[in-house]
Amino acid sequence: MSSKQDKRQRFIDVFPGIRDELIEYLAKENMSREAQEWYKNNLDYNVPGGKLNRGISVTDTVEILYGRPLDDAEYRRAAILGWSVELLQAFFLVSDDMMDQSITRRGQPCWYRIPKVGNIAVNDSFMLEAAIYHLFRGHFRSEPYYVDLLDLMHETTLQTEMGQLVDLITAPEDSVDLSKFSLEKHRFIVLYKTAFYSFYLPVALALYFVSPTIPEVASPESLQRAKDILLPLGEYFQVQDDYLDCFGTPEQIGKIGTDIIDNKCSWLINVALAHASPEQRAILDECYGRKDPEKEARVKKIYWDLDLVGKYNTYEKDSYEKVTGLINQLPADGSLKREVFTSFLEKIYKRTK
Ligand code: GPP
Ligand code: MG
Ligand code: MG
Ligand code: MG
Repeated sequence: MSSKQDKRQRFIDVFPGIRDELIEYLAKENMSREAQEWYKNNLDYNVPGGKLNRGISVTDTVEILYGRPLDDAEYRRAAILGWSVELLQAFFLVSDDMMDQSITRRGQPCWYRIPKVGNIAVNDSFMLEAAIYHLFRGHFRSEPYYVDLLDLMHETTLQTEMGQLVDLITAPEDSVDLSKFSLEKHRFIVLYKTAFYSFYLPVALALYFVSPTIPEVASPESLQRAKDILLPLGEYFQVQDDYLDCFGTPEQIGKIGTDIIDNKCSWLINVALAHASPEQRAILDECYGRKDPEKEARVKKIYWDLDLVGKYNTYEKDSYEKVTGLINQLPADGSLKREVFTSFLEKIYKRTK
């Protein structure tokens, strides 16, 4: 088995070809050099710089299901599906950073904050999304599962946008009302805004990819079984994201947390509300969701005083055990191998970035 580093490099090595194929299409349609250059910069700046867990999970899953390493041609095709998840993610992040008024992403300024970019970032995000369907058409159009890929991608996009909508309207800029938050609402938001696209999507794409060889693995029952494990895993992942927004360092996570100032229905504020004394609650009511770094610091102080770090560590351990329990319920000799899920779980357990 190749090392994590080798795996990452093999995946990254596919990207320039994908990017050039997209630029080539613009050239063929007589787009100016300037426009081609713009799209290239958009792709280079926003697509490959992350952890790539989602994309690499597609190729990992295909390998696990086949039970053998992929040759270069197979790998490249599977990696196109992996990069399609990274393109979707780039589309979401470029626009999410505008909506959340974030400052940095992956250790560099958010794309919309580059002076010459600004609101053009809206169109740039659309072009990252459109790239997915251009690639699907170019590489998978004649496959029997083509329509399944399209349907899955479209449905997952809608689910994510539904989650983003609830995330945004639960966090109005001008009226803070912490009584509107709850862990139940949080659960709904994270399921939709993160779990479907980050966890179910990469595995489901891989299941369709192998379906001509292993048809039973992409049956409705098998897809449902995968979903039943991957959604709780995605929920856990977004709780980590909420935790790191406050307790991770910008150097580690590559972004500056905005959840307190943005009035977000984060896991942390919900747990804090459940344990706060009346005095602490009054401070949270006064300081949460205000564009004032001193008030943000007072909220963080309460998070420390309530030992949210300890509560998070307990949550993390419980989630790990819960997901492991779900994985162990899978039939040990079925086509949907347990390793698909354990390999995903190990990628994120106790992550600090
Ligand atoms: C994570 O939210 C969710 C997304 C990035 C999906 C956005 C969906 C759209 C339809 C735009 P987050 O704001 O907590 O992420 P981060 O902390 O990385 O900014
Ligand atoms: Mg957001
Ligand atoms: Mg955000
Ligand atoms: Mg976040």
